Amino acid sequence: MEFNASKTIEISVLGDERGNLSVIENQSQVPFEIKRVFYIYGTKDGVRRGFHAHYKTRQALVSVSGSCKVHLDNTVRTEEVLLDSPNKVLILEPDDWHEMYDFTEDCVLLVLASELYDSADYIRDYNEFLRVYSDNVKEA
Ligand code: T46
Repeated sequence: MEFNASKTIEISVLGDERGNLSVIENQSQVPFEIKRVFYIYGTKDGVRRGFHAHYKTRQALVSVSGSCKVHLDNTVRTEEVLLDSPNKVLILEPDDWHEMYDFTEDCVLLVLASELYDSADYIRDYNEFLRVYSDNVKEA
């Protein structure tokens, strides 16, 4: 497992003559305890969703079918990540403002979260996001 600049992790493909299998376990392939799993699918053409950061929740995103793109912004750096493989996992920290877009029709975006659902953990106002994470500093 390797963390790179965009915090994507390549997980192993346990393939054999029957096909492929990939595994994500607590605090192993992802660096947190998984408390919640949800998935986004059937996203309509042209839709962009997300538009928030979190106070506490860490997440891991993997497109297990199809592909989508993720716009990331941690107040000092923005990045676009293409999720186009079932063994490419994107780790989102609480301070990663994220927007998901360009979903293919067959995209199933699996999300593993470190916290149970709590609407109060969402920062949906961009100016509030900038204020909360104003101490973030540029990496050298
Ligand atoms: C995120 C991105 C990647 C629940 O009731 N429980 C849940 O666990 C979740 C995730 C959502 N909901 C409800 C809240 C809304 O009424 O489902 C509805 C749609 O959720 P939302 O508009 O937040 O969906 P996205 O795609 O904007 O964001 C979701 C996650 O909410 C969020 O944590 O980081 O996917």
